[in-house]
Amino acid sequence: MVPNGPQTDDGLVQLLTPTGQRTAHPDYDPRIAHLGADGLRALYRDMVLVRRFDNEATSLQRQGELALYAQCLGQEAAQIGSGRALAPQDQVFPSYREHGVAYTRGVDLADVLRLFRGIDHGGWDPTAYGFHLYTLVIGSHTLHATGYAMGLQRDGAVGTGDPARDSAVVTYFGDGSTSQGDVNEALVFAAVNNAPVVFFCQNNQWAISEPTSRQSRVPLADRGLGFGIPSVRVDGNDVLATYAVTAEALERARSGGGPTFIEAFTFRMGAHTTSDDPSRYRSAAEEEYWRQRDPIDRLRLYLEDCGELPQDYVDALAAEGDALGERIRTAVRAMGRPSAASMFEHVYATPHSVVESERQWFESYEASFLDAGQSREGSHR
Ligand SMILES: Cc1ncc(C[n+]2csc(CCOP(=O)(O)OP(=O)(O)O)c2C)c(N)n1
Ligand SMILES: [Mg+2]
Repeated sequence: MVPNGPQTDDGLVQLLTPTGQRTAHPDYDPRIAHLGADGLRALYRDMVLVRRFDNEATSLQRQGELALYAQCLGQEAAQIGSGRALAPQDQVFPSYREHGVAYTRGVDLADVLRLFRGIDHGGWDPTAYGFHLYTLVIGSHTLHATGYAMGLQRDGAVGTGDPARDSAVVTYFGDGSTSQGDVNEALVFAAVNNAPVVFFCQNNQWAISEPTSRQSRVPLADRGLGFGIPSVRVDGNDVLATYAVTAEALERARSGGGPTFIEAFTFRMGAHTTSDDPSRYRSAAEEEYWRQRDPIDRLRLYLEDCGELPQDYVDALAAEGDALGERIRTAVRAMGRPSAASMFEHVYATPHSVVESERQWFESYEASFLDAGQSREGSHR
């Protein structure tokens, strides 16, 4: 193990310990000072509901209702804390595991599963939520995010001093993604253009079966520094800390202060996807170590300690979780199969001659069957 290698927990911003004790931090305490008991319970509720959704989606995949699913289990604090720090006009460019962030943006979680059911290229309207479509090509969306942020500069939506106008972009990616050329190119462009973009790296310790030690010799946040970008390491299982550091980074971006690199040190408690078996490459001891650092447990312990988690709230939240689970199950099972021709829709924002000629060919091919006109659902599977 390299001293101060990528798996060290040195230098993490933390406001809540794993056992739920509040620790003072002169720089970041003011960022969460406005969150009273109601605000803290709301963060707790967000995390509980997102975990319930995550469990439900995993079960739906096992029942054959989804082709694949990528869990966010264990990363709820990183996603809810950062997502709740966003302003409505901010723009998010996610990878494929950011269900918690999707939820904070108001995307219906059932729609998140349209992609995983294999019936949609996306599932929601990105402009309606400021939450762009999931990207499976590792790291490519960090370039889109940086380009979008440079567009905001040109639109005069940065550094005006108007809190309703000034905007930022945040892009989410993993530890493994930091080794991709695209991510490094995005960091170069963001740095030299002072782009209003927050690079939110969820270091969940694994890139499928590759540990972070196979990506870097140093903490991942040091990569940001190498590009001249202010960088911070945060305890990614501490929802208060992730909220605080993201709020700071977004303020810097919106006010014209340029990009920030955030490394949220967390753990993927589940498998990479439902196609993966993590017991093949990681130990039960490692999983247990992180179970002791569960992001939901620590906020629960803190709220209980403060006498701010009454039983009727807990009961109502459990009922809300059950209702959410049932709604997700029902919605997913009712999702119909799209027509095969819908694959030509939304390829480009405006008509495109190549796509149009392919669509015409496909329609004439379809029409060439003797039973043309009848539904042949299933024949193209
Ligand atoms: C360009 C590219 N290369 C390889 C893959 C295959 N792949 C899918 S997920 C993944 C690991 C990503 O790890 P990380 O960035 O840490 O994100 P995590 O899944 O842990 O959230 C890889 C290599 C891909 N999707 N895209
Ligand atoms: Mg990872």
